[in-house]
Amino acid sequence: MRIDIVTLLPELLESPLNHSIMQRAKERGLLNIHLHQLRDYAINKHGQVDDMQYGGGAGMVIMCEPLSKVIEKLKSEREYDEIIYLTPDGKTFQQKIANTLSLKNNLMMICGHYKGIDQRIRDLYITLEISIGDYVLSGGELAAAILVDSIGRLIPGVLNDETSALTDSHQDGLLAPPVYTRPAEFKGLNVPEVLLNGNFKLIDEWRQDQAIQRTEERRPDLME
Ligand code: 6GU
Repeated sequence: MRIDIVTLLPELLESPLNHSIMQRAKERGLLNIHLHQLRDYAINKHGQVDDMQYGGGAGMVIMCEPLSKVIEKLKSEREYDEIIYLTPDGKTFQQKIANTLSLKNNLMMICGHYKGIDQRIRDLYITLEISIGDYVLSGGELAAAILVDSIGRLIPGVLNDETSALTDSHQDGLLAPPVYTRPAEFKGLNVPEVLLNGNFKLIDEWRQDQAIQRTEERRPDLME
């Protein structure tokens, strides 16, 4: 998969996308991320990419021209499955969207700032608008990093244990059950007996019960 990210702050994306699982995905050639500095497509030699909004009001708006230039350049080089705009008024990101996007070949992500981007860019080019939750971020970069991480780890061959993505919280609509490792007793707290006896049928049943119990307690909205 190739992901092109258009941003004024590529530095915000460099570290999160170059460690751990994302780094492995890259090294294995399964995920190629290209960062594009929007400033390189500025309308003048002062590096201008934004302007005041029509109708008045506080906050700058990212202009059509720089965005159109970079988007059309990228589109002329390959076909994109989705051109995603990260915005707090987008569709709330969920595991099922990550699952769908992980099957694509080419994604483009546009990170906004200030008051956002000119509506005409959204009308002309954007195919999917995503928010990562009901709170406000200063820009789309951290949201883009979250999308790339959640999508990237689903690409076959990225995780070492292929089954581990399947047992994540949310992957089957339930939260994940509690997990334990050594020692069997810590500060008077014991690992549940069932996990120690090697009966895998009982262990599976216990985990399923715990997943349901946790979801009922913490996220009744997921229980339908
Ligand atoms: Cl995708 N962008 C911004 N700026 N704020 C957000 C968001 C995105 N999702 C939630 N809040």
